[in-house]
Amino acid sequence: MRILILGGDGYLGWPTALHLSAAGYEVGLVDSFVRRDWDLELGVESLVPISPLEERIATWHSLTGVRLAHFVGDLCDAAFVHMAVNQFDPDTIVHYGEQSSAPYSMLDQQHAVYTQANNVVGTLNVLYAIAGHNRDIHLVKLGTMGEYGTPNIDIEEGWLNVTHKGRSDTVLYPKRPGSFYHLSKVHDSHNIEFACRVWGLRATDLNQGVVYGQETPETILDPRLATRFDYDGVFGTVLNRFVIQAVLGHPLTVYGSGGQTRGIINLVDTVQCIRLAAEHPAKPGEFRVFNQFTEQMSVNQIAATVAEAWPGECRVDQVDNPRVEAEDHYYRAAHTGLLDLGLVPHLLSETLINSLFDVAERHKDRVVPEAIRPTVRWRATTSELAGAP
Ligand code: NAD
Ligand code: USQ
Repeated sequence: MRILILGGDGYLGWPTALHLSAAGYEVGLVDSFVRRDWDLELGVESLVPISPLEERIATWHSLTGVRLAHFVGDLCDAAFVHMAVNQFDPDTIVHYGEQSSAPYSMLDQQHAVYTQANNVVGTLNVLYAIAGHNRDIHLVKLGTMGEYGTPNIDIEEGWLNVTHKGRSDTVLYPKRPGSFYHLSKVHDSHNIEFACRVWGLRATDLNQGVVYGQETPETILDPRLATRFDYDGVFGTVLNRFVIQAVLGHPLTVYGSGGQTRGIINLVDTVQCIRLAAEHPAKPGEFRVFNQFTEQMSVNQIAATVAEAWPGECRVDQVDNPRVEAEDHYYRAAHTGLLDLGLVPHLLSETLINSLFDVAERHKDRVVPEAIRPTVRWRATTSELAGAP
């Protein structure tokens, strides 16, 4: 199988590329390196140093003899996307190549517009490239659990059976997301479902929970294969942030009362899920949805788990919630699709948190302390950046 990974230089795309290459698939990468530009804009860097893509690829080649193909360009450039798809001729496209941060999308009008344009236009270009080149290509698209929001009923995997005034139908699950970023993923889901219906494309939309972790069996083979690890208030995600905060002796920043519950997933399971989805493609015309997480926890539970695992003192603070989100809510989300395909989950354990503490300890001198505090406020239409130059 030939697999093209869009966003292959990112936190998840790079370890996925290595995992699929190690599994024997022919892998190509597409990226514009725009994520590295956002680091410059924000005045922060990945906690773990990351090598340029060329060096990553050369290192993997020297270790395995396998050279990953790569295409440098912007998914919003239609001609570039058509060229990459035609030239690589994939069986599967894994699409990670979007602006991935909710706070970044809520910074101000310009960042909201950028996020939605980048994500929605990029995905439309990918759909047209597949439809134009080979409609049999399986699109595996990264969506997010945040598309659903926190409804007061069980969350299903993408579709909902509804009986209304005596008539029944199966409809796309109603979405009520909590940021312009999460909304961009909802728009993508609708566009992909439509393309499956009109052009007979086959797609798997993976509504993924919050990912944590930094190492996979492939990335630890050489420091030049490391993937990024973000801790700042804009791109850092909750568990990764709490780990580095514990190591720095910074109070863990629980937003609000901390009852927000989210699906979470270990990085090693993310790459496993992508492989399973690729190995078991959706049928022609099918818009298939899986909820990609392995356990659900409240922010308070995540903070308590990190604080208990940390051998030193660790304070947990409830800070003013910069977001607008329910802090006390019902949450029960189905997630059996990937388990049925053979996913064997690696749940959050003390061993894993300890290895993450080690990663954070090794690089803690690179932290920009001002970047830890959350500065993007949902209620404002413009927020200041903490560490920006
Ligand atoms: P990331 O920002 O590290 O990676 C995204 C990559 O896509 C970057 O390398 C970036 O340069 C590239 N990219 C963005 N826009 C592009 C464009 N127009 N053209 C070419 N390349 C472009 O993010 P990540 O954490 O690896 O997330 C990958 C995907 O998974 C995203 O779609 C994100 O929304 C989704 N996701 C992430 C998480 C998580 O916790 N990290 C959870 C659920 C879903
Ligand atoms: N939170 C805290 N303290 C922090 C950071 C976050 O309490 O220091 C809380 C937030 O308020 C939120 C929850 O933790 O309730 C998750 O926040 P997050 O920043 O870890 O995750 P989120 O903004 O939802 O986005 C991340 C990824 C995104 C992905 C999403 C999956 O950046 O790409 O889509 O997780 S999900 O949350 O399921 O939508």
